[in-house]
Amino acid sequence: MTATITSVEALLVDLPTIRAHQLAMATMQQQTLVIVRLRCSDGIEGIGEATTIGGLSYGDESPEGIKLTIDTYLAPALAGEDATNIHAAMARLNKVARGNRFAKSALETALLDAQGKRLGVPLATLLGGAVRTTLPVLWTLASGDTVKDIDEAERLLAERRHNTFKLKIGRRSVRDDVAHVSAIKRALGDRARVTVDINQAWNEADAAGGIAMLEAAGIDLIEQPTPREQRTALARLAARFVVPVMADEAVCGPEDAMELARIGGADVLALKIAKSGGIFGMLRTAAVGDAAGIALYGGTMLEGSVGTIAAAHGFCTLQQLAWGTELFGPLLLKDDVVAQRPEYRDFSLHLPEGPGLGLALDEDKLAHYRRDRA
Ligand code: MUC
Ligand code: MG
Repeated sequence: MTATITSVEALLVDLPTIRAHQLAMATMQQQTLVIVRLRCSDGIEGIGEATTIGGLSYGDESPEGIKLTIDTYLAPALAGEDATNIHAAMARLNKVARGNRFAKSALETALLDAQGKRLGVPLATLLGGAVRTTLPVLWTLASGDTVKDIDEAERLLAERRHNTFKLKIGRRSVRDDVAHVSAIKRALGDRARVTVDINQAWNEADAAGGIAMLEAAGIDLIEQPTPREQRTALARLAARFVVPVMADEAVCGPEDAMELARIGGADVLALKIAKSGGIFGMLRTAAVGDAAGIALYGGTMLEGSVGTIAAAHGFCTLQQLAWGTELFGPLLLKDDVVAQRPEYRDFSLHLPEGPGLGLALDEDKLAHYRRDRA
């Protein structure tokens, strides 16, 4: 079976969110997706997505920069290449561009989607097969208001949509954040797990004091309390407390996972396809964590349906995924650019069954939300 890559298009898509989403480094009022369309000589099109949070405030690739990188460097490098050999295509991209993992992840997804459609199999099957077809999904409470957050959690528990809630903190003083988190945990009690993500906002001393109070309040997991470069601080915190400490920004690829494993830097690794440069990079990262006995968690960059379902296919192939996932991105968006949005029920995301990602773009919605619409 032969097919070459004929064109690659990267589109900026601005979508409204259901409410403001407050994180330590940014407040999101909308979300921008970079949607990739990769067309092949056999008429098959693969789609992919690269999405980040708050422009450049979360990572070092912005939506506009991702589009520029794809248009100027990565798309020309793929033109005329074999569309059926994903490893060879990715090796070519790694030769023409260092880093730029988010952009590469979107292209790898599009290649895998196209190949799945070509062979008539779901993306997870291409990866060796799914060991589960549903993934537990938590919800992030980040309205910025304690009472609103409790109401939101109660509603989602009653709907059986989520029973684990992650709170984004690190914006206010440690004392105020702990009061906010403790009030939510008290209101929900044993009916829900509560985790926190500090997004690197604390120094080690703040973290030591903050985590002690959060542990006493019954919080289940502490995500990336300190700056990503300060791995030994993370290791000291992981050793000091019983409540597990999770690395997110500190772990991108397998090399990071190896170093964290070596120094005891994390009890849990947050895996994300974007920061690992694609699904295969995420799987390599997971393999290192698994070999080191570190628990795994399926993270998100708050992607829309395309990026979320791409990650879901990857996470469904992992033997160990002890902390479930946070693949709720599509639920934070008022609207999306796919014909059928992913299915969430019974506290889980259900993997679509069609070939490739199992998704189709909605051309009218895409035309409506693309930034360069006429
Ligand atoms: C992050 O840092 O984990 C995931 C959920 C959420 O609300 O923000 C993200 C990013
Ligand atoms: Mg995080």
